[in-house]
Order: sequence, then C-alpha cells, then structure tokens
Amino acid sequence: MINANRKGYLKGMNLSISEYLNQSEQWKNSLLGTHCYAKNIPRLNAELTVPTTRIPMARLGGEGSLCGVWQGNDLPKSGQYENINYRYDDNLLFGVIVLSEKMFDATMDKTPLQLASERAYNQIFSLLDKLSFPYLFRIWNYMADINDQSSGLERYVQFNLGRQDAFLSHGRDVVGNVPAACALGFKSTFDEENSDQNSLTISFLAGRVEPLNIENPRQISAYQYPQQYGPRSPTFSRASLVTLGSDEILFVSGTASIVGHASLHPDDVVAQTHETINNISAVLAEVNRRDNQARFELSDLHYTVYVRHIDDLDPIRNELQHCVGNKLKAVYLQANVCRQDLLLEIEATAGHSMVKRHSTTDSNDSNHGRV
Ligand code: 3EB
Repeated sequence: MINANRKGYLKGMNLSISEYLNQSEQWKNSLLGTHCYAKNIPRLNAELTVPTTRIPMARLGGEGSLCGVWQGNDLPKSGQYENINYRYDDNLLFGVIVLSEKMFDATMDKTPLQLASERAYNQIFSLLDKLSFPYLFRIWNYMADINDQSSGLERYVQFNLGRQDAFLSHGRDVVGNVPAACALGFKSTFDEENSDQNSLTISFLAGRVEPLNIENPRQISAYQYPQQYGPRSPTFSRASLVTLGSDEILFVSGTASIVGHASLHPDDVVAQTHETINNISAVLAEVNRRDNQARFELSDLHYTVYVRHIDDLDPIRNELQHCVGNKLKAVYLQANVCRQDLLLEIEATAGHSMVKRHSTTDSNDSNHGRV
C-alpha cells in the first residue's frame, strides 16, 4: 500500500497505529508529520523525530486507530521552538503544539483555554516568521469538551477569542486570507497519568507560496458569522489551494450542515450529510472557477468524517457513498463538532500532480492525498 518511489507531497496514507509502527525507520524519517487518532494512543518513539498529534478519538468502522502521514521531499529537518515540534523541507513546514490549560491561570478577562489558544497561535506565528514560512495553509484544532461551558463561557467561544487575538497581535488578516481549518472536540479523561490527553492540540502546515483561499457561496464566511455564535468569529476559510513544486493540493476545511450561518436539519443525520456534501460541492465549484487549471470533483477527495454519535456511522456512510459514488475514500472518527446541533463535520484533501496531469502515464496512486 505504500508507494515509496514516487516523490511528492501527496502521499497521505491511512495506516493503523500498529502498521505505522511497523514501518522502517528510514520511511519514518522521510515524514514531515503524523496525525494519530485512537481512544488510547501509546507513546510513539517515532515522535522523537516526527511531530505527531495524538488525538483521543476512536476510528469507527474496522481498525480502531488511524495514522495519517505527511511525506516530505528529500530529508526533512526537525526542530523545536517553545512548545512546538516541527519538521520542514524547502516547501512545507509541519508543526504540532500541545498546551495544557493547567499551565494557565484565568485572568480578569481571559479564561485558561482562551489563554492557551492565544499562546498556541502566537507561538505558531513566531515560528513561521523565524523560519520564513509566511503562509499558514491548513490548521487542525483539537480540544477537550468543545461543547461544554467552563469559566462561564462555551469552550469553542473561548478558543475563538484566543485564536483571533493572536492573529491580530501578529498583524495577520482575520478576514479573507485566513487558513483552512477544522475544530473538533474530544471527551476529557480524568486519568491523571494521561492528563496531557486533555490538552489543546493544534497542528499545521505552512509554506512559502501564497495559497488561494476559497469561500463557499452557500455559506456566510465563518469570519463574518454574526455575534450569536460568540463575540469573535472563527478565523478560517472554507478551503485553501496550494501549489508545492509540481503538486497542487486542495485543503477543504471542516464542513458541516450550515447554510448561510444557520445549522440545518438538527435531528436528521442523513439530511445533514447530504447538506454537507452540497457544501463541499459548492466549494469545489468555487475552486474550479477561481483556478482555471483546477478540475476537482467529489470523487477526487480523501475525506475525514467526524461523527458525533457512533450509531450514525452507517447512515452517514451510506449517504456519502450515494453522493460521492464508488470511488469514495473516507475514514471516520468519533468526535464532537463545535455546534451542539451538528451531527457531523467532513474535511477533505485532494492532490493533483501537475506533472502527472501533463504526462500520458497516470500512476493512479489510490493512497495519496489525505491526512
Ligand atoms: C463551521 O462551518 C463548522 O473554528 O476552525 C469548521 C471548520 C468549523 C473550522 C474552526 C470550525 C472551524 O462553522 C465548524
């Protein structure tokens, strides 16, 4: 299942954790980073060199764990900056930051989660400046108990406050040129030995070539959501299209059953799935309109589906199969979506090699493209 010969970034693969651990050291050393998801994730030695997110979310359907990897070109360099572990090559930087809210004392006007979010993004922006990777392409935000209240405020709202403050204090745009993203929750555990499993965990990909940020005409931009969703809007775009050497990579942000700014079909998981795919279709149409080379279709995407209720897996999977067709490539994780009434969120990645597009031999590598 692993194509070790082909150069390029589009080699995200979906392994189980044990398959991942069984790969050679040489292969692991070629990675920029890894995303691991499982209910209980072992400490991984490869983490010493490869930045790894360890997210306590179960993989649904088949294997209980998932490792998605980003492959670099040539030999990536590693480093650590404050709380970030990172790895990069000439074009792409991958980093992971893990911050426990316990490190922060609430102030008069800021909660620990808000402070942790602000600190995480401040560190990320400082690192991007230091290493001259100015463009944040895609960011994955994972936090405990996203739908709950703490310090009298919904936790996703606290996260949005801290995130936006960091964008503003680094002089970054908070509308328009903002990264693709997702924001998901997992259930906190009370196991002291594993308390770092409750930490805010953020990973990111950044680069040196300006991406094309895409909005969805069916949805109000998240950075313009009205105040009812919190005093500060979420800072993300619906998708970003990135050129890396001879590859073009599309990151579709976490997408849900939202039209305008409202959640639709509160108790109907099949209708939410359908609406979400309509949204992703609209994003693809917008990508294809904005970039006259792009010709992305639903069947090109590698999907990660965050499912709130385990029992909804089958109806969601059936509806996706129906909408996307037989070529559906999807993995499913149990997670909490940032609005209580949303039953699922779907993110996706696709890659086109521009070399491949102009050549006559198509390698049809079915593994590439997803993390
Ligand atoms: C939405 O469309 C659903 O806060 O970074 C999706 C992707 C969502 C990213 C984020 C939130 C975020 O509003 C939630």
